[in-house]
Amino acid sequence: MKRVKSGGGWPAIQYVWQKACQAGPLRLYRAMRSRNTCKSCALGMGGQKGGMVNEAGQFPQVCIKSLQAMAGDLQGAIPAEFWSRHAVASLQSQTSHSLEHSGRLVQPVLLRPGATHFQPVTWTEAFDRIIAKLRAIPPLETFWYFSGRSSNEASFLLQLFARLYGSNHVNNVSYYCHQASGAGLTSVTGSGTATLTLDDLQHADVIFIIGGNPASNHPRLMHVLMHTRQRGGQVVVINPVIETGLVNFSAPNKLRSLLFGTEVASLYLQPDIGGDLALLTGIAKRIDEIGASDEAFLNDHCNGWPVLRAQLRRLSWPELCARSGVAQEQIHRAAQVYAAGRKVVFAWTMGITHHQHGVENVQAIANLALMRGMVGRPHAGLLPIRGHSNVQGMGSIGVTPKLKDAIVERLESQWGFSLPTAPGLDTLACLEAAQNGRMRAALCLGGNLYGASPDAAFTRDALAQLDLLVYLSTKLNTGHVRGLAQETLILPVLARDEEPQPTTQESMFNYVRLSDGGPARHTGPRSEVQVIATLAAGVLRDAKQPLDWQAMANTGRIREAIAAAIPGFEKMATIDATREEFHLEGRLFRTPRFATADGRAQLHVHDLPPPRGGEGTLRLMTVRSEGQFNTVVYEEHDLYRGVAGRDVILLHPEDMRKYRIEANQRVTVRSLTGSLAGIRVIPFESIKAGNALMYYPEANELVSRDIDPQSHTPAYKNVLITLDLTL
Ligand SMILES: Nc1nc2c(c(=O)[nH]1)N[C@H]1C(S)=C(S)[C@@H](COP(=O)(O)OP(=O)(O)OC[C@H]3O[C@@H](n4cnc5c(=O)[nH]c(N)nc54)[C@H](O)[C@@H]3O)O[C@H]1N2
Ligand SMILES: Nc1nc2c(c(=O)[nH]1)N[C@H]1C(S)=C(S)[C@@H](COP(=O)(O)OP(=O)(O)OC[C@H]3O[C@@H](n4cnc5c(=O)[nH]c(N)nc54)[C@H](O)[C@@H]3O)O[C@H]1N2
Ligand SMILES: [Mo]
Repeated sequence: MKRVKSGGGWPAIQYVWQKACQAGPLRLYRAMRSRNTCKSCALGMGGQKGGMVNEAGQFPQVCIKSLQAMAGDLQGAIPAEFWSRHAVASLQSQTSHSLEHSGRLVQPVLLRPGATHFQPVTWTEAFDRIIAKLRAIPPLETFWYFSGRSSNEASFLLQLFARLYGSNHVNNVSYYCHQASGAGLTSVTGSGTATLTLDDLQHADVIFIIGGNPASNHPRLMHVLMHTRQRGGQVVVINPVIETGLVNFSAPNKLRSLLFGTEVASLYLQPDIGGDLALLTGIAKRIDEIGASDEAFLNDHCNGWPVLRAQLRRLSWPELCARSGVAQEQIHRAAQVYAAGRKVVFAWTMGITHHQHGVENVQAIANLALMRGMVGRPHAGLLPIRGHSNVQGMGSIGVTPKLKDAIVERLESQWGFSLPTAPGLDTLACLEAAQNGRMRAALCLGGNLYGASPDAAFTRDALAQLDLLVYLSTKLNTGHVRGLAQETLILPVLARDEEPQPTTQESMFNYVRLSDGGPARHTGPRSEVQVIATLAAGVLRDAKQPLDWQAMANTGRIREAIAAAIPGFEKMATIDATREEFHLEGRLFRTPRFATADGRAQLHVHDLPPPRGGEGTLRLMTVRSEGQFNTVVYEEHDLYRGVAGRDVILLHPEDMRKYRIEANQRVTVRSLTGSLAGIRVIPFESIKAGNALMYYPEANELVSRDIDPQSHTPAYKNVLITLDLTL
């Protein structure tokens, strides 16, 4: 497949047209303009400012990913006969693409033990089965997984239900995503989220984009990057892959850019996979060498500078270059660009967090930013580029195994609840407990736990040990048919723009937005809060801690509870009346006064991770293609990398020569965890030699359960593999 030379541009325009034709142009436009938060990434669009409007009030903000998500929800219903026509075994061999395009889930369906087919059941039967099961088993043998797509209200209600029932095994997808950012940032500033707003980002003069592919995954960020360049600013990219859209992007709404493209990166550094810690430390060393550090800031507002400085001076250039895979001259250039910047933002994504040293990576980014006083002032700061549209909100309102002390205190003192004290487990630990027979039931609020988890064979086995697995979902995915328990139930729910009541979401800029909801598109699916409230009322019907669960199905009531229980969310109490969206207090640092005990930021010193791999091995990253949203694959080809099909591995031609592999040859890819046979080798000049690329979620057969000890995040981006050519 031919590779495009630029991101965006005509193919994007063509794609918009195609989606518009599929869903009906007017219908799609109306849906996109409704006052609901965008369902795609966490960059933040929609809400009370209106659809296709960003947080800074700018319109029109068109993103083909949001159209993709919307067109998926505008699909027709899965017909009742679908379930008798397709045995589970045949659904298991369907692709993610064909499951997604089966249509909207509109009836609860049940797969009984030993059955060959899912069977539609009534809502009453579905509720009765779940309630009876949950009442019969010990609460500590249940876990509750939340994808980052649902509202603050549904998430708050479900975590409260789980805890009053007796389980702290409550976790959101962040353990597979940005947990390292939360943990890393908290250890530096005392707050686990971005330190700046969209407006700050739009005024930066240097932006670092580390370990992310925003052209595919956060397309609206591309406009900010292009404007930065047009204003004379600089964009520094750190990525083992030269991503097309980060080199050149065509803004479809600017004629000149559409015709000729706009240069994005002013400097592109290509480390080895996992080489960031050494690279970032190298840039910091150079900043010190050229005397570009802000000594007054470091002394007045940070702890740990003398120790860090000593470490930077001790580390040798040959070691830093060898460990990072980047030449000294390139590291010097990056430091030069940074030293010349006045308003510098450091942004990062999964290339930084999906490592066994993910938290250390984030701390090293923060060290670098603090060295020149770039945190605690306007138009500069630290920006984890989040994934799901409400993944950050879920963390804020308590979807974590351990609730913050202040939240526990408020829930116990104001409502008289007594919350469980047995520690909750993270996502992977819940699956491991399931495999060991220590979990009996699980409930997933959205997402695809099977597809998202590392070590797919293990995950299948772990889920199969459960007596009951319940999914609340909008559309069918691979997890529903491959991640099966003894008994599996899928409950169809409404998307946020079909909710009968308003809901809220939080963007990656700590901005809480209000979605109006809208008319239901199908009869059958129910609102998430209604389903949760019904389950809670049934399971806890004779609990000692009475709560009128049916009344809690009112999202306004839930918002009042959130306002009272979660510090920083006080304005939620009046948002229904004021319709005023707001930035959360205590997160944005405009002065160098941080949320730590002594108000100072903490610098961290790290040992460089030992080099991974050796002769005959390659480091493998598992990433998204241009045409997918996580485990949902919309297109089988990857436009920006010029790849057709997903059963592929991308290798540098140098490695192909070394291992004597021809283009398009089929090989078996092996790791210590698993193997995938019949994988086609694609020559890919843009990846740094010694590193390889495959697509997630298919590659999860190979990803080990090795985690970052600090954030418990799997190393999805650094899997050691060998290639077997014998087939
Ligand atoms: N269209 C679309 N949008 C999405 C998503 C989607 O699937 N599709 N997913 C959403 C979610 S939940 C998330 S978390 C984000 C994900 O957004 P990204 O993090 O951009 O997604 P990935 O494809 O995982 O890609 C990571 C990038 O990291 C680079 N990388 C890999 N290993 C390393 C490394 O060791 N160091 C460095 N510096 N870079 C490395 C890869 O080359 C790739 O460019 O996007 C969100 N938005
Ligand atoms: N190897 C590898 N593995 C990875 C990653 C990687 O880069 N490499 N990335 C990781 C990351 S960053 C993430 S975030 C996870 C993603 O993990 P998940 O969030 O678990 O997976 P998704 O594919 O986003 O979930 C898609 C499903 O969500 C449901 N859904 C959509 N909208 C709604 C809604 O409004 N309500 C409800 N109830 N359901 C809805 C639909 O049924 C859809 O099929 O995967 C992780 N796994
Ligand atoms: Mo994510």
